[in-house]
Amino acid sequence: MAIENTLSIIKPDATKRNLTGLINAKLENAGLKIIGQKRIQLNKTMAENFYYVHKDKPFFNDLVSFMTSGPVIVQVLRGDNAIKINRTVMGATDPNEAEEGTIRKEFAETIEANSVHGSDSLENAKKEIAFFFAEIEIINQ
Ligand code: IDP
Ligand code: MG
Repeated sequence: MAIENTLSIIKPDATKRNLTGLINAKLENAGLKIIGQKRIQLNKTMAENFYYVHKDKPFFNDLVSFMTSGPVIVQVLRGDNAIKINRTVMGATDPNEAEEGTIRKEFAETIEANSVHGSDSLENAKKEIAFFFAEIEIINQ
């Protein structure tokens, strides 16, 4: 295993319900360290660019509307095997399929408003972190 950085987003459904602290506790309890974090408002162009891989999906326009419907917290998480560990603590995309104890099982409202995003590969983690963070904002410890 290797120490990795991954991008996490606490989505508008969760910031709206003031769940940042509870979600951060789940991340930290899973062994992930929050080494970068900021609360921002995405605009349409940013959300479209971030989710470009999904541009042909039927849910793309709704997803962009949802992601711009309120503030998000963008975060860099660091730890051994961080990408996989974060995906595990997040739970399945659809909260109805998410395991007990996962963030999405506990907090997600729907398959769309599912409280968190997490990078799914090392390559995407690097791209997604660079999308939101300057190098000076990330302290690797
Ligand atoms: P992931 O977030 O678990 O990696 P992806 O398939 O990459 O899931 O989808 C990105 C986001 O798009 C999801 O987190 C969710 O917000 C939304 N989404 C995915 N599938 C659907 C769907 O079938 N209906 C509505 N929204 C969806
Ligand atoms: Mg994904």
